[in-house]
Amino acid sequence: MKLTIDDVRRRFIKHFDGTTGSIYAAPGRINLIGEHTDYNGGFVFPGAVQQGMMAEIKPNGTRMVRAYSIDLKDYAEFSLDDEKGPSATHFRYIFGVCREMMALGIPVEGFNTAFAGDVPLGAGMSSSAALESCFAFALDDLFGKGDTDRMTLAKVGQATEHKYIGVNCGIMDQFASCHGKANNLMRLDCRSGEFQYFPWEPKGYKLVLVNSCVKHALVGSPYNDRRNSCERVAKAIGVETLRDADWDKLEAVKDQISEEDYKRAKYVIGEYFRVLAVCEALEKGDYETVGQKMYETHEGLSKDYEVSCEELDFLNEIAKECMVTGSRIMGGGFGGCTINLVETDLYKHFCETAKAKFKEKYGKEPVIIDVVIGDGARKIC
Ligand code: GAF
Repeated sequence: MKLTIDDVRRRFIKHFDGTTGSIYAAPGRINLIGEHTDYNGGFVFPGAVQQGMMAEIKPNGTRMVRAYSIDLKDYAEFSLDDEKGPSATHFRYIFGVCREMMALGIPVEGFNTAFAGDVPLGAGMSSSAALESCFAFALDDLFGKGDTDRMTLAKVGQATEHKYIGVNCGIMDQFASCHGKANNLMRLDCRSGEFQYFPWEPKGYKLVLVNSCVKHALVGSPYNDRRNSCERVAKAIGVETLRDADWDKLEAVKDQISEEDYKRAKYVIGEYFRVLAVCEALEKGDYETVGQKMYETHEGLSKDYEVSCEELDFLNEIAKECMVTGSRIMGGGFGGCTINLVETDLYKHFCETAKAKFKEKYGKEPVIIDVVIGDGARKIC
């Protein structure tokens, strides 16, 4: 479903006083490579997608936020001055962003809002970061001077996840949603915050997501456990994050850490080098190497980091059988999509085979999503 401005406007008018406000949007993201590296101070390589969240917002002259979720047909009212906030997760994202923007000194006031999205939920394409970035950008524009830098807005979304949702995520998703640029991927050094745009126009290749439709949700998942493992290993080595570890340092503490933590750190250190190898390969137009690294990431995420599931491993095997250049789990894992780098000539064969074989085994077709790299958070009108 493509989300239109008219859809949002119609519902806003219907649910509030018949007047209109301003419309803002922010996207979900894909990630070519660099998974579970952000909270370890490593590199990530995401891009914003065209799917995202859209919100119409209008100040209402009170201290109350009146919010209507178009997708869930759910309404809530909450005070900006209430410490606790609403209980439903979809409203807590908005509440958290309001509170974090206020903590930055932005004089947020009450508003009416209707919001909706077309990022497939549970696909690991970061609908939650899209929602956070949309509101962070909008509140800065409406109540601040509109000049808060985008990394600060991304951090507002990340802090919302940590403090109001309970997911100790890294910065990748909110970063991508705030900084996205059409036809560009971005390599972010999560330790320094420096990033570069990489034009993404692979001649003869397509990026395609295959959504297993196994619902991925980081809330209540073992995501935080993975992060804790990494932090334990970093502590044992005596470095701030695994970014400052290497194979020798890891081997030196092998006897002091659990076998499980060892495997987690082994994946993270390997992924650091894989992202760098992919950047080098992309500069030479060497997509074979890019693809090979994607398969290696999948292997690591499945066997060592253990965030895959049977369905995603199966989709990865189908990609190999179809001679797809690269394929791997994308995002936090525990369900969601694989991301596939496919030669254009093989695209049709791969999609048809993936659908047929998956259906034969699991009784339903996976959903194919063609990736189009889009822009980051913005005001629409
Ligand atoms: C999720 C998190 F939100 C990101 O910060 C990142 O850790 C990702 O999982 C894994 O790379 O999307």
